[in-house]
Amino acid sequence: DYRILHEAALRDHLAGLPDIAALLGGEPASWEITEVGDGNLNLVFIMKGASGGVAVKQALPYVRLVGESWPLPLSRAHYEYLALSRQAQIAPGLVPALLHHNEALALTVMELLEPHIIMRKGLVAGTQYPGFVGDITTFMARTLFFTSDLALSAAEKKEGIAAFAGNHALCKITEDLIFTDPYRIAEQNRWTAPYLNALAASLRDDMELHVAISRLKLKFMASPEALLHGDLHTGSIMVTDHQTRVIDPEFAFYGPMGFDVGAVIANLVMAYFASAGHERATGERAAFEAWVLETVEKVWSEFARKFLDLWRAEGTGDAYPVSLFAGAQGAARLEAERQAYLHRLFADTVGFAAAKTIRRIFGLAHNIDFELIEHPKKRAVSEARAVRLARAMMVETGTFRTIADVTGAARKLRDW
Ligand code: SR1
Ligand code: MG
Repeated sequence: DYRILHEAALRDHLAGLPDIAALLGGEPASWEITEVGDGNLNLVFIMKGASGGVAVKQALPYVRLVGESWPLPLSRAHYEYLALSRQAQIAPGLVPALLHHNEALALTVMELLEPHIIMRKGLVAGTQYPGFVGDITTFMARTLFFTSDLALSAAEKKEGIAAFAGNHALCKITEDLIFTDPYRIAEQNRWTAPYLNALAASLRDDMELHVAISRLKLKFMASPEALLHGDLHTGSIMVTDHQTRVIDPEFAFYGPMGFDVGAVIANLVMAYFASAGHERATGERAAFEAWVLETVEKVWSEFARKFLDLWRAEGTGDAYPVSLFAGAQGAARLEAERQAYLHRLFADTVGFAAAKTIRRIFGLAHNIDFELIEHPKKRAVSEARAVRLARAMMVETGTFRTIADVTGAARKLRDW
């Protein structure tokens, strides 16, 4: 029964849902509908009535960015709904409230987030978000920890993996667009030509980079550590000064934790390098860039602290059975092991952050951080700095031992 619900049909559909009609208030004919989707895949509407508003998301049977020539399963709406439901339980208050889901129409009605804006837009405007670090690190620590073997029984964990296993078409987009295409000739690749032509060619010849990205791809495909958001860039986060909501988990699946953490860090680092290309008063620019790098550091350190605290307090999953770590000696050994786990997770985060950066500069889907730098030469300068850092992070991952090594290297490249 799937059909695309344009304005009138959507109004009729919502009018037939008593709770939502009551929330909107007034006559359905008076409801204001605006299509606001600026993502790559779906339709998104805001519907406002006399007493309230809702956001409505409907999956299209194809990739919106490309068109009907690229079909994409509607089932992604199901996985998004499932992920949002799970995230709402584990990280309450950090995702939009779900109001209605229609599986056949691949349509979900959610709480309207107002006055929140897409974080990426705020970053392009040079806005700082004081509540962001606290919220995003709670979201990541809780969603990753509580869906992992550190918190779950083996049976619960495997049921979780099975519930999301069908979302492979969305994983395939990531496998191709992030881990493969930017490193080869691919029809959909694009970059800021002619300035980045040589850099694009050098990526295609860089065998060490090809090994590094292939290791990351394998990790992405074959490490079901936890339920990931799967596309946790700053376009999937809505913010006010003091509130954060994570949206759009349609790429959700069980994968390596560093993929989500790396996505947040990469998108902040790109905002940092893009800042040089945007109009800002000098003092404001310096303050914004300092805040971004401080945020990168805190995202990792606060995430790691919260994740470890959860493990210490609630590590009752089937991995690391408590009975094997009895007494003071066992407790000390387990604590050392937790530190080692976080050390490995940090290395994954650094590698995935690099992959997330390179795809936005040479692949199909770019971001407005760079795209809105009008002058191509200026844009290319910011992009080249980000690529230089990303290449080092991917190929020489082990030399980045702490998050300060990442921000320190970014600072050095700021005026390169
Ligand atoms: C064809 S989809 C391109 C990108 O949009 C989404 O936001 C994901 O990042 C995906 O890779
Ligand atoms: Mg999205």
